[in-house]
Amino acid sequence: MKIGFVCFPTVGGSGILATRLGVELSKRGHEIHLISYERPFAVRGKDQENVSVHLVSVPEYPLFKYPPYTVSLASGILQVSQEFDLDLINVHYAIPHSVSAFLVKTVARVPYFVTFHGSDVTILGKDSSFLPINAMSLENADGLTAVSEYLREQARETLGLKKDISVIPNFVNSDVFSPAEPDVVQGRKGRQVVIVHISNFRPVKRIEVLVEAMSFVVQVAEGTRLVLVGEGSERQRIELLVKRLGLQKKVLMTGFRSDIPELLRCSDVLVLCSDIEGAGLTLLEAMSCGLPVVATRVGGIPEIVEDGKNGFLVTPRSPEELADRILRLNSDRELRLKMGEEARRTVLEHFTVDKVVPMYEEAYRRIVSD
Ligand code: GMT
Repeated sequence: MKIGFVCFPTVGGSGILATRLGVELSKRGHEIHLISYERPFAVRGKDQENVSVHLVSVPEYPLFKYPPYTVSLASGILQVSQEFDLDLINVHYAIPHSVSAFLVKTVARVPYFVTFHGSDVTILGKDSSFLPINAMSLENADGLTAVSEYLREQARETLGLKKDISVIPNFVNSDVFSPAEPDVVQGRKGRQVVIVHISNFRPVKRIEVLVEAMSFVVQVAEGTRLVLVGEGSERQRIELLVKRLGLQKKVLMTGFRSDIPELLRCSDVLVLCSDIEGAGLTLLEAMSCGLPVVATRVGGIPEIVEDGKNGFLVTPRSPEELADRILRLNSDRELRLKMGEEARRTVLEHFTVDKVVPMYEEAYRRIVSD
């Protein structure tokens, strides 16, 4: 099939997932066209066979306080679909991509498929400045899918959609996100525990709760270290909090990193303490590397993390509870390793390329053969 992918090019999970899916489909012989305003992060510096990138630009003009990206994107999708005779468009993250795809379908009858990822439903979806037109473009889609059961229910409720929504979970390449070698893990015996958090540093991630939890953790386990990976609007606020709590020697902020699998393999536990998550791609990446996780009991996270088995679930915005679970994992190496093995098993059973990519292929085939 010839498939157009529309996504955000940033390090956010929806863009990473879309690009990852495009690359995996291209390995299966499909022709993939990524359409965005920049080269997507996951293919920067890498050329993939059968994957082309098409950039959309919005002209600047003094009248435009808000450049009309939705229109430029629709024109970009239309051009690519006509030039390459696309069978279908899969937009990742509904806003504003599904409205652009709707316009293209109206003009050129190219079918489109929408993947909901998270805040396109839970935060932005219900905003009245988007809702009516966004919902109309979703009802007119040829297929809708969400990355978790939770998100599917939210999409039905908050967007009032009548159309069927299927669930296709996120996935990782379990060969790339693989555990550290056993002798490396063995060699770490007695080493201080490294907690890692990876995100785009948005307010919804509640990184301050993790930093506050760290101030409790180091009172008991002084050697514990926290590595915060990522960049975003919260970075400065978090830096100030780290200083205010006197944690400068305990917390390392790395900024963006492109060597996430290696970073995970050097760490012991991943923490994700967001207020809400559609699914939490970073959890799958860490679990695939054999790390137990501590995450908030919100959104689609409980569909990935089983409390007490492959990690711990905690109440959002509770630094005390978070610290307690981190300390449990810190003090018990056997528990950490056992939960890490379970975490890897969870990924291998449900969230690998081989389990998930065929679900997308099947969904596309149904639309194209109609
Ligand atoms: O929804 C967002 O905030 C943006 C989006 C992104 O681009 O980072 O993240 C969502 O999609 C990811 C991939 O499916 C999920 O892993 C994240 O849980 C989800 N984020 C939220 O729901 C906050």
